[in-house]
Amino acid sequence: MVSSKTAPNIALIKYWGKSDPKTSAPHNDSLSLTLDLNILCSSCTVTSSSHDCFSLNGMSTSISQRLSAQLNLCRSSSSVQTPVSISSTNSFPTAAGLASSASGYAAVAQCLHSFYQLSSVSLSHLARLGSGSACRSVFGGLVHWKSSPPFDSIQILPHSHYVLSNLRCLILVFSGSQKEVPSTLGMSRTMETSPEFLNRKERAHERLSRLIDAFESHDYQTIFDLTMIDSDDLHSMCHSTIPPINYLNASSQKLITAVKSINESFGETIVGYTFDAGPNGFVLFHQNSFKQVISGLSSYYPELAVVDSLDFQSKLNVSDVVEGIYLSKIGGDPLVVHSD
Ligand code: 2P0
Repeated sequence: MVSSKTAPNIALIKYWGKSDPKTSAPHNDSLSLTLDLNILCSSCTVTSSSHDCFSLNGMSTSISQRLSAQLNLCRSSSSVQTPVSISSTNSFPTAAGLASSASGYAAVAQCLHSFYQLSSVSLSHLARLGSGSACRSVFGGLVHWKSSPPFDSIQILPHSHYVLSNLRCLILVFSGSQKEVPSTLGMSRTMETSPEFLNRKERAHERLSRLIDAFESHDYQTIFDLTMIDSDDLHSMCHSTIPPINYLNASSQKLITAVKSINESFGETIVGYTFDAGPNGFVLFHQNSFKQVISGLSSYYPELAVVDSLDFQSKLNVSDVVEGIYLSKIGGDPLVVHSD
């Protein structure tokens, strides 16, 4: 039996578009931070079985094409051919815009990679067959997913590095319901119809290299600025897609206004926002700015009064507007446990 625990990751430079839809080879490089699995975690257990079966959050579910692709790669690359029972659970709402597919498929990949004793297939490749962004959750810290063959992810900095251990990510869940346009469909529509997609690769690569430099020189202002610019780029590409895709809602827009007004009042960028394919906000700041950031955001979201210290972890069902709040550190590598 093999078990693993894996956390979602939040992209600072976004993956949006595939050069190969079958294997989720990405159109552009992306850069992410893995979150803390003590706060947000997908757990997976794989055991041998008489036939392949899968359960998600305790409910028996059919084996998706993506999971099937992962299993096929395992068996074609291993002498072990045993069927498996795969059980996956999330410690947070599934499909609520909190990257549960990234952490979920990364946890499955960790277990299968170990169960089938794969040596010729990278963990990153196996995770990517489940969901593109899952390949960034197979490492902790700051992770770079490359768009050139073999399309693997690599860790740039471990979570214990000074520049990452000072960072905090506040997550505001504005809607826990499933998104109207799934990412896979959204990105293919953007590739086909958005004029802004034309130079996306160049924009992303230029920003990514500046962002890595900013991490290496502990330049938090530039880290937050570039993160917001790339989030705005993603949502602008989505708006210019035909028909337009709007992942952000009024609460997300208010968060953008709040973050801008905090930075204006301090005369420097002490906080940054980023949004994925959904309305939920991810807010990054240095732990020393905790009081200023929470107090600034509280004038827009009084619900944030519950975030009373850096030890705050999470609260669900906070109000009609804020369905959940999480405060996460940057997390380390996934955990894998073997037992007989
Ligand atoms: C990202 N997103 O870089 C971007 C930003 C959403 C917005 O990766 O089709 O679920 O499974 O490869 O990984 C979400 O896309 O898409 C995503 P598939 P995935 O995090």
